[in-house]
Amino acid sequence: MQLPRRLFAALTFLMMSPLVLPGGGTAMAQAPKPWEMAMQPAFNSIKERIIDLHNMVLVIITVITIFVAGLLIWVMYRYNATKNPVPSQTSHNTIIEVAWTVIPVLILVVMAIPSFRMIYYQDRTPDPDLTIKVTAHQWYWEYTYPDNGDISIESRYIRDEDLKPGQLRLLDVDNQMIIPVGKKIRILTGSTDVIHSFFIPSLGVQRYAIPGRTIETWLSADKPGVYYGQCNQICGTDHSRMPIAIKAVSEQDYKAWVAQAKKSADAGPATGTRLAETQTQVMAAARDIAPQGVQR
Ligand SMILES: [Cu+2]
Repeated sequence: MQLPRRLFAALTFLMMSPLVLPGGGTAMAQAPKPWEMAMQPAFNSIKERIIDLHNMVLVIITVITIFVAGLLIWVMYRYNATKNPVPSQTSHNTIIEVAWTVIPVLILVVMAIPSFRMIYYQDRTPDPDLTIKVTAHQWYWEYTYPDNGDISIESRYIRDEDLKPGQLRLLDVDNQMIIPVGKKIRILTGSTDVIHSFFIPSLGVQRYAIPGRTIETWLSADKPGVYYGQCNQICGTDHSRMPIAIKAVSEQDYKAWVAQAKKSADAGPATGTRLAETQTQVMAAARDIAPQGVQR
């Protein structure tokens, strides 16, 4: 009785998910989806390479697992106490010992070559179109654009009660990181307190954000849309409340956004969105303290 009911619930959920998630609408959004079995689809060359590497390693480990399991089953069947009452006294076999050392080494080399290639591919981009500094804080992200007059935006999660229809819980943010579509973006991560991690699955990016260090990587988005990620390094109480939302827009829209952001930055730090953010923070802090009666 349980199984058909569960299956039915799963199917209903799958059918409804395009209505709940923005991925089914006009705006493209890359977020985790219910019952997703594989990795999120790729939206740049980094993620395509990650998926290829994953598929290659998956084939190798599957073959090894089947081979070892087959050997175990055969030994249990052929050499059990009933079938083989007098066990062999053999303790060394040079050929087998050399083989079971050399073959794993070769397998590791076959896996290491594309892995190292992948690491170096992600490590640097020789000719970035834009640099964005990503600073992690407990518990929000700050994005600085040194190529665009050092504009700086703070990005926070949206509380359940403030979610608008279509917004994703613990994934949507007040201020998204805006990037031009198709461009190479150099990312420099850092942190002001503890170790965080900047992780956007569909763009194949994961970099620690470590206090006192700057770590480089790069990303690009092949299509306009919103790409969701999260801090995936346990960083304290609100670790689950520091999502990442990157919006890839056309070159013109990007320029318009930069002009707008510069204008609001010129208006002073205590006005406009910044004032609203400060108020939200104060209210959020008050709400957090109230139920427990304990100050964090
Ligand atoms: Cu974090």
